[in-house]
Amino acid sequence: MIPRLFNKLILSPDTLKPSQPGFEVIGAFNPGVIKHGGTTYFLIRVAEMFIEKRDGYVALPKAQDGKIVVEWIKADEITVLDERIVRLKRNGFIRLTNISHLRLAKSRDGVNIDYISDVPTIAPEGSYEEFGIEDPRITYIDNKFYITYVAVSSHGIVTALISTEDFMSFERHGVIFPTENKDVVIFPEKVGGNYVSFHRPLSANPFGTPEIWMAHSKDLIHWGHNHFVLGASDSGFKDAAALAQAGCACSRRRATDWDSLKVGAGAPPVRTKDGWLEIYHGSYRAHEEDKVGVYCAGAALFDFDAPNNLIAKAKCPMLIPQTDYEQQGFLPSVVFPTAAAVEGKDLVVYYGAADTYTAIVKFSLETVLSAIKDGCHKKTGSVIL
Ligand code: MAN
Repeated sequence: MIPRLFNKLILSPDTLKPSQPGFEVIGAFNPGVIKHGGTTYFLIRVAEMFIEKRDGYVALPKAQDGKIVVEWIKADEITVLDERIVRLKRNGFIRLTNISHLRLAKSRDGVNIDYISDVPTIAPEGSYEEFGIEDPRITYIDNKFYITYVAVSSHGIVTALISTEDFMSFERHGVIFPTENKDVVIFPEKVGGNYVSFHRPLSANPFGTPEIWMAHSKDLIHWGHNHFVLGASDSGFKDAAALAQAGCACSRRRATDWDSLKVGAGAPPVRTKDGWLEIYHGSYRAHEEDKVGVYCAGAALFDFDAPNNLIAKAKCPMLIPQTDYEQQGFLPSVVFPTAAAVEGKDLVVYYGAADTYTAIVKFSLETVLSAIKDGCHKKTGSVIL
C-alpha cells in the first residue's frame, strides 16, 4: 500500500432521508465527484431497501412510474447469491435486494459536505433503469459535466450518459454502452481529436477475466475503435507468501494477485507529468468461501497520445480495505474508487467504502507515480485479509 496522508469518512447513510416512506437508506457510496469554480459537486449513489420484513418472503424493489414498488417473492423461490443479489429459481434471472438513485451533494473544501439533497436528484426512469442507477463518474469537458452511470434492468447492466451545465437541470443521452458494460469513465480532454473512454465489457461466456477496454467517439454518444487496455494481474510473485512479503494484499489460498478476479476503471483519468493516471478497482477472493471477494484500488499510467498503451501499473494496490468503515458495512472489505484529482502535491481519491459510505483519501502524487514506475512499493503495512 501507499501511505495515506489523510483519510476521512465523509458521508454515512444514516444521515439521509429515504426517498419515500417504507424505505431505509442503506448506502451513500461510490460518488461521482468534480471540483469546479470553488465548489466540489458530488453525485452520490444512494441505495435503499424496504423496511418491512415478512416471514418466508423477500421484498425485491423496482422503479415504476416514478416510484419504488416492491414485489414479495417467497424465500424458497430464490437463491441468495450475496448481500446484493438473489436468483429467481423459476427462470434463473437475478434481481437486486436494494435499489439506487443519485443525489447531489456540495462541499466548499472538498472534504466536509455542506449540502446534500433530501430527494433523488436523478431517479431511475424508463425501462433500462427499472432496478436502479448506480456508480456515477463525472467528467468536465467542452464546458459541460458529463455523467456516466450504470443502469440496471431486465434488459441487463448497461451504461448511460447524462449531461448538465449547472447540476440543476440534466439532459439524458440514453444508453452509450449496451449490456453488459459498466465502469465507463470519460477522459477530461480529447486525444487526437477524439473523445476517449475506458469501459469494462463483461461476458456471460468468459474466455478470460474481465478487462478494461478503451473506445473513441466523435460525439460522446457513439463509441467505437475498441481496444483492450488492462487485464487481471500476473504479478510474477511465486506464491501468496512472496506477495505478502512485498506488502500486497493477497489471497491465502487462491490467486496471488489482488486484481485477479475483476478489474474496472475507477476514476476518470487524471493528467500527470508521466501520463494519464488511472485509479482503478480490482478484486480477488481472500478465502475459498468468499462470494464477492475483496475490492482494492490500484494505479496505472497510460500514454498521453495513445491511451490504449499501458506504460506501467503498480504491482500492489494503493488502497486496501483497512479502516472499520471499509471493512464493515453492507458489503465488507470493499474500497471502490470513483473520482480523483491532483491538488498541489497530493492525489485526492474519492471512493465508496463497504458499499455503504463515501470516503476521501489523499496520497503523495510522487509516491503514487514512483510506485507505478518501480513496480511494487515499500514493504510497509503488509495486510493479508
Ligand atoms: C460492483 C458494483 C459496485 C460495487 C462493487 C462491490 O462492481 O456493483 O457498485 O461497489 O461491485 O460490491
